[in-house]
Amino acid sequence: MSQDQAIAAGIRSLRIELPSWAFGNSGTRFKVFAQRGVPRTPYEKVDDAAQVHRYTGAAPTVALHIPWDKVDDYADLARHAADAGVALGTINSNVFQDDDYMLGSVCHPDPRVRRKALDHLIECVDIMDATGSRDLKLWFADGTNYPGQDDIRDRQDRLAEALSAVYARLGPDQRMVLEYKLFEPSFYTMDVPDWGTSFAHCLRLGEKAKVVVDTGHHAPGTNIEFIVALLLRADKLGGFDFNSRFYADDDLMVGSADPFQLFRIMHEVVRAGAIGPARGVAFMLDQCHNIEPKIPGQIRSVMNVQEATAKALSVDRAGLAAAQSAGDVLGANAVFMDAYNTDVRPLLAAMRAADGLDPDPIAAYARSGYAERIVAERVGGNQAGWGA
Ligand code: PSV
Ligand code: MN
Repeated sequence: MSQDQAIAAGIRSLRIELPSWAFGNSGTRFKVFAQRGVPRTPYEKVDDAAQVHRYTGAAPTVALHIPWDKVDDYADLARHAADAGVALGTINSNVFQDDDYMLGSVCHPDPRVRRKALDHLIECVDIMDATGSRDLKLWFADGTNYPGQDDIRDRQDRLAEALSAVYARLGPDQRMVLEYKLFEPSFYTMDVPDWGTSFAHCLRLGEKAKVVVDTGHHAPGTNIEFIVALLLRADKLGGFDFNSRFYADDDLMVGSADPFQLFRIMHEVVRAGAIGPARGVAFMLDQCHNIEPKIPGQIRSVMNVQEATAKALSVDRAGLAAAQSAGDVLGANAVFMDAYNTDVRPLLAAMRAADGLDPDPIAAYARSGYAERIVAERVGGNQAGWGA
């Protein structure tokens, strides 16, 4: 196999999961701008996600967020997805948008609120049974704003108790993936602020519990690829929430703010042999397209991940290992940078053409007329939005 063929084979094995909420309106706390043609129902979100897969061939699943994507019949939604050429993926829980959760959810001081939050998480596993989803994504907005507000250790105990209850409910092929976030909405302590906290809980729970790395959830300057390498080495990386950021949790398109960082992360994934589905790493996007059109924004994001991965796959591994073991600092760095500086776009375009796809997914989507069609057809009703 030539090097180009090996890279193409690696890229073909890479599956990227799309977030249903990326197709709805979103914004900042200052303004949500409505875009014409935005979906009004989970069914329409699935239709839009299917367009991304149609032109990239790389995004076969769409993640749901409950209750934003609540429907009466999840098996019916799964059938709708299959008809559109995609499948339903990760179920994202939501214990952060109810008035009851002002002081937290599973870590709340009041057992009634903790019970309500746990019931929601268990309901999400029920939904997974209906959709055939493998992963339950847990993200807790829980935390405190002021020193002394609540007991840090008690909150960890409450968290551990809830996680154990959810873990016990998982089926044999289901997993829970625990996401961490440095700050926001809480500003003094978050109850799961970092990979170490998530890792400690997942380790105690067992092999069906894994850590999720949302690339926007670290302090500026954090070496994310180091975290990724460490988690992969311990077989505890459940997946990514990909996005990029200049400042905090900006949720911009993955690979847009710092493509070199994305390359370094994907290099560690390649190094661990974890690009394909066998190692169980879920490559999810978690983004908001506040000012750009949403479907092309998702197509561009998928292409950005493919480009970073193709560069990572083009690293001369033998040359790198030789330079590293010889202590050749500059030589090793040169091998690494050569790969990053390789233009992989022609290779990816050729791969798409060989697979019967348009070499330019953005242009193919633009030509399809879908964007004009949804603007004309989706009139009336309430547009979906982040948080609704
Ligand atoms: C929290 O900031 C987060 O990253 C979690 O994954 C949520 O479920 C998601 O954003 C919602 O956009
Ligand atoms: Mn996330």
